[in-house]
Order: sequence, then structure tokens, then C-alpha cells
Amino acid sequence: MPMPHRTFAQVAKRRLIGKEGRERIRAVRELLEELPDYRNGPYADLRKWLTSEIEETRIRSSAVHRDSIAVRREGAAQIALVGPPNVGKSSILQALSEIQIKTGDYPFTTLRPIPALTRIGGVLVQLVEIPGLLAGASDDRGGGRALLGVLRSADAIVYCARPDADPAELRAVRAEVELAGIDKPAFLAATRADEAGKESLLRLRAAFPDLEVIPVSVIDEASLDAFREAAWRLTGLIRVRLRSMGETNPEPLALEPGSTVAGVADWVHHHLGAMFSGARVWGPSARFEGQHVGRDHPVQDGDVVEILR
Ligand SMILES: Nc1nc2c(ncn2[C@@H]2O[C@H](COP(=O)(O)OP(=O)(O)OP(=O)(O)O)[C@@H](O)[C@H]2O)c(=O)[nH]1
Ligand SMILES: [Mg+2]
Repeated sequence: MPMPHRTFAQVAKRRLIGKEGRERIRAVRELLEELPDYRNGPYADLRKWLTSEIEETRIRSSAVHRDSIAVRREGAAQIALVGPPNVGKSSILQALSEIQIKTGDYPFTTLRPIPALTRIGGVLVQLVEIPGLLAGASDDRGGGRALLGVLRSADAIVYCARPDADPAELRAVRAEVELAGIDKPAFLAATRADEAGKESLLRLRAAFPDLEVIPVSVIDEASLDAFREAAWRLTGLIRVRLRSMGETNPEPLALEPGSTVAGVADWVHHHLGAMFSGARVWGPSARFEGQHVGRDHPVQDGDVVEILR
């Protein structure tokens, strides 16, 4: 029996992550060979998608990238890191992902948006460093309009500021974001926290009372974990792990907020979504471990779900 098409789509996306050019085209071809050869239905749609991927990859590779700042979305959500220069945005990206990226003790080390994938509780999330937004960015100063365009397509924003710095720096950045009419879920990372005293942290909180403040230092693992979890909360997504025959799959699904058990079943297999009889649930949404629930039971972040046929 072939793999359920949703699983295939998930496997396919995972295998294409981080691949570009010839390498991506080769991976797409391999996937096409593994795909069941149906003429209609979800597998045919997958075939169409993969075929168009080849063409799009070709177009992307032949384009001159020098002036392009577009960022291709990858992962379950895209979160932009925004703040004044030299606050440690690139360093956070580096600490949370596998990428090698230029950091430096001077402003404007980063000149174009840089994406990096990080894993949060088993789900890949894309972080994008937006380089220095200058005052006047919304009038296109310093190529600001294109940078704001990247920000506009993100799902959420992490503002970054050093507690010791003048809050006016971040205020100027936020003013540009606001002028551009961009309003997203956000928190404030108090960066380079190991260099900052308690008082300056209090001052930062007082300067931005509308933002949750998370102190972050790249040399403090616990603070990086707190950053990850706060970033996850910004996405609003729900992580659910599937259990079948007594085994829990360690890789969670990322579902939209408000999802129900029926949504989980549908994700597993479209036909299953229509015919399953109920589910058992362990975790935050269960009144007790292994509770039997109906199809309309809302799931919560951290649940384990076993679909009963
Ligand atoms: N002590 C300490 N230094 C840090 C930390 N994070 C970054 N730095 C230092 O701060 C400087 C700036 O870091 P970057 O990561 O390049 O900052 P950025 O915000 O990406 O800067 P631009 O791209 O130039 O705007 C570097 O010298 C880093 O080594 C931290 O958590 N603690
Ligand atoms: Mg940088």
C-alpha cells in the first residue's frame, strides 16, 4: 500500500528543505519516481506540484541573486528578528541553527535578510534576520521598503535590543514597522543579556511595557530554550504527536490553532478523517491520561493522540 499522500507530502517537503539548484532538482526527480502513478486525486496533485518545483527551481537558479532579497519560506512558520544593528541578531540565528553566518562587533555586518531553520520541540521553524532598518525605511531609505516587505510576509516578529542601549534605537525601528502598517504577534529579546545588569533589564521592560521581554544570551543554553519556546508561542501553532499501536511518533505535527481530533485524523489520511470513530488523548487537553474523546475534541499544544478506527 502506498504511503498516505499527506505523509508523502511531508516527507517530500522535508527532503527538499535547504536544497537549491541541481541538488533540489535531483531530489524532486527521485520523489517523482517514488510517487504512485495515479491520474487523479491527491497523488496527481502532488505530481503537479513536484513538476512545477523543477521549473521554479530552474527559474530561481538562473535569476541573478545579487539584488534580490526575497526569502523562501520553509518550515511550519516564519519569524523575523528585527532590531538595531549590532545587538546580536546573527549570533542568535547561529546559536539556534546549523548555519555559519557572519557576526561582528560592528554595525551592519548583515546586509540582506538571512534565513535559518531551527527546531522547536521537533518542528522546524524559520527565523529570518532582518538587517538594520533605518529611520526612514518606510520611505525606502537604505532599501527599507524591500526589507519591510520581507517582514510583512513573516508570521511573527522578535524585536531585539540590548538592555544597556538607548531604548530610542529600538523605538525608531518599531516606528518604521508601524508606519509600514505591519502589526504581528511579537516579543522583545533582551540580547547579550550576560553583559547587562539587572537594572538595565528593568529599564528595558519599563520602556516597552507592551512587549513580553525574554533575556537571551548566546552563552546561556537555558535562555536560548526560553527564546525558542517564546518564539513557538508567537506562531500560535499546536504540536501534536501521533500514537499508534502503543508507540508515539517523536516527530510532532504542527496544526493551526483551534484544531480538533477530526483535524488530526484528516491530516493522517483524508479518508480516515471522514470515518474514524474517536480517539484517545494524553497530555494537556486530556482530563486524564488516555481519555476517550469524540471527533470535535479540541487538541492542545503537547497532546498525544491515538486515532481509533
Ligand atoms: N557577550 C555577548 N556577546 C554577544 C552576544 N550575542 C552577540 N554578541 C556579540 O555582539 C556582536 C554583534 O553580534 P551580531 O550577531 O553580529 O549582531 P547583529 O545584530 O547581527 O549585527 P548586524 O548584523 O551588524 O546588525 C558580536 O561581536 C557578537 O560576538 C551575547 O549573547 N553575549
Ligand atoms: Mg547580523
